[in-house]
Amino acid sequence: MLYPKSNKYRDLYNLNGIWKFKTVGDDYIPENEAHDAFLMAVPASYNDIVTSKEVKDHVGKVLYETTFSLPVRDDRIYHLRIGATSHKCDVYLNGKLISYGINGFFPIDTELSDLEEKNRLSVVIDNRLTFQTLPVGRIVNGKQVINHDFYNFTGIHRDVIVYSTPKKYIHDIEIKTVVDDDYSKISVITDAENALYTVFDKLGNTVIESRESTFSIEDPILWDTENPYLYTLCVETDTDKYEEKFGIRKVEATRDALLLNDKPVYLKGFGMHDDSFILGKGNNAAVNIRNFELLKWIGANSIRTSHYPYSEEVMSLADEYGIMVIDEVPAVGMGWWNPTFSDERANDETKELHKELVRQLVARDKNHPAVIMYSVANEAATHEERAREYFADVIDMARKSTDLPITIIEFSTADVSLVGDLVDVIGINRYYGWYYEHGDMSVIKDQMITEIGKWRAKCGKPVFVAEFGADTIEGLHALPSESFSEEFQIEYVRENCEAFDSAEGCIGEHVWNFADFKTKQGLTRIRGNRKGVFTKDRQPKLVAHFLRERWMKK
Ligand code: GCB
Repeated sequence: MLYPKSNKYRDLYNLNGIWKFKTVGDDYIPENEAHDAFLMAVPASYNDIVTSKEVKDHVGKVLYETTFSLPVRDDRIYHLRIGATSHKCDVYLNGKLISYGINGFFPIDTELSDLEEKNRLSVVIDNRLTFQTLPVGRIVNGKQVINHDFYNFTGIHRDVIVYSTPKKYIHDIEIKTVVDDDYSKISVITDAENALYTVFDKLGNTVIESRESTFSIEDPILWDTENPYLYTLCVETDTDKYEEKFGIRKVEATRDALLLNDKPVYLKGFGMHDDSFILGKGNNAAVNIRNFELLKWIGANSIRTSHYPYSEEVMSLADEYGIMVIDEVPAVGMGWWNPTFSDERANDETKELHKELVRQLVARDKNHPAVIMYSVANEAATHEERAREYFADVIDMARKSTDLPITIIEFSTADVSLVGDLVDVIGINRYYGWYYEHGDMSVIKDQMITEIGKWRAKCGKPVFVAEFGADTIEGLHALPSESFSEEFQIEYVRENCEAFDSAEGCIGEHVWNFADFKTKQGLTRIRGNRKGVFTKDRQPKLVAHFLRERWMKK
């Protein structure tokens, strides 16, 4: 599935803007136009836009609706593309069901065969999470139980686009690159027939033209975090054309290291959240750019898309900025803290969805050089007997889909996890001195080094610390430090970093979190999770300066 772009064979119409919106019952079908709806922005979550508590916290279905007209041409096929709606949804055109979405973080792309002069597009979204959705949640007495630590934002979160293609069009392009000493072999896998393949360098100069789908580039400039060099491939047939940027790079996980272009990399960065004021999870170019500017400013080289795939626009920016991405499927809330893997809970149906989302994630992100690893879950109950078979199948699907390294982010300890040997890199989330022995920083180093050592001894894989952090209220100071103060956050992060520096086989540190983010209400969540190194409005807390100094040198 190709990201919508316009060119001489393809038109593009953006349907973002102000739509109609209302909460609806489970049986709702948009037979007629919703005259009783109110106005809503797209893309955005509705939760932090509305003023009614009832609507904000609504559990169930909501309707989004808009109308549009196009100059329809007979020699074109029209397609609807919705970047993401959270979570499941049904899509109707003029009252007729035309498509559906199975998950809140993936695009829906469908042909529009019955366009009229004026069209009514209705999207009915269901925000409920169960053991058969990802993330996993539960409905108890009509109330949503959220297993994970971020707000269940709902809405049309990414761009809504109608695009046209010729009748005979290119459906997909996969660019595979193999790096050798002084050349790179490029193989293009596509359904395009009799195509001309042209590669352009960054300045638009032609590097190679080929009638074969496999060809070589001599002395390629490799993509890396210092020089995120992107080429452009143009595939052109008699009827269609598509241009895709790509990078040439090699990623490999060994027993001790993660290699980018044969050199070991140390991951410096964050677990992030797609979360900003008013927009919630709505994709926004200004927020995206600010995030990447801050990542570069602080000296980060990588992020994890915790705990779900981010927008395609973010993935393209990661390519441009040279930020490596650990791309995570929305497998979160799979409870290390309570029984999860059973016939009644996370069962075969959940597993099939999980596998399908792994497949779809790789299919969506396969041409992004920034993606260096896929993460199949965050903090699942991997100590449970059934988890082994479950993840063996999920990881098997990942292996069939990609050659990149696979990781799983563990909260279970090395002693009890049953899946560590299945992946290439172990990610661990650890909050010594915060959730355990709160405020006592003297425990951090020992416990952290011991835990990393245990994973190394058990699995013989590189380990990276995917989360560590302390909630911090900006402007709160304490000397000597106390938890929640800015001084505490610096000392906490410093203690952890000293542990990483002396732990053998530790290949990186991702602070939790990049910025403060919204969660469900809770006794330990004062306006959300405050472990951000940046505030929610993207200003640095004091710790950001500490990290900048460390990471610029490292
Ligand atoms: C974790 C979770 C993350 C939470 C974080 C915390 O282990 O992976 O989603 O937000 O802890 O701050 O509690």
